Amino acid sequence: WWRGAEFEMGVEEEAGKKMGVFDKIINKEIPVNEVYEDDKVLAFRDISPQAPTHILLIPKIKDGLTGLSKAEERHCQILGHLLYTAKVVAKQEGLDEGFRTVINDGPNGCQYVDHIHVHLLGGRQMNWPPG
Ligand code: D5M
Repeated sequence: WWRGAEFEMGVEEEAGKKMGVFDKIINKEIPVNEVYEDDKVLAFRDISPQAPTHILLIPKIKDGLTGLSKAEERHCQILGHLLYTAKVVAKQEGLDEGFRTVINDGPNGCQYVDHIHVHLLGGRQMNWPPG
């Protein structure tokens, strides 16, 4: 199914669909401070950090997953992989006292980039409730 998704994305691009900022990051057209990469996920430091450690994890193939509210059952594997990778990166970053993961969705959730991403925040005491 993964190859199928790749093929579909190629077709969309040929049809002239606008590339978003995270697509450009995946294509290495915009440089980022990468901290982790595998065949499905890329993790890099947020340009506007809200904590001493602030990393974004994104799927390399969007497959319609602009936000969590657009998730379909076929996305379960990548969603699980994103969260698991957040844990791997948290350990890599030495966030042994804890961390926070956030997925913003839509205007009320303060989502600005239409390509699902997990925020990984740590290195300071978080507050609850969040703002
Ligand atoms: O979060 C979108 C996040 O994406 C926000 O914290 C800034 C970050 N961002 C945007 N452009 C870049 C680049 N070029 N490098 C690194 N980080 C970036 P949202 O949940 O949509 O509000």
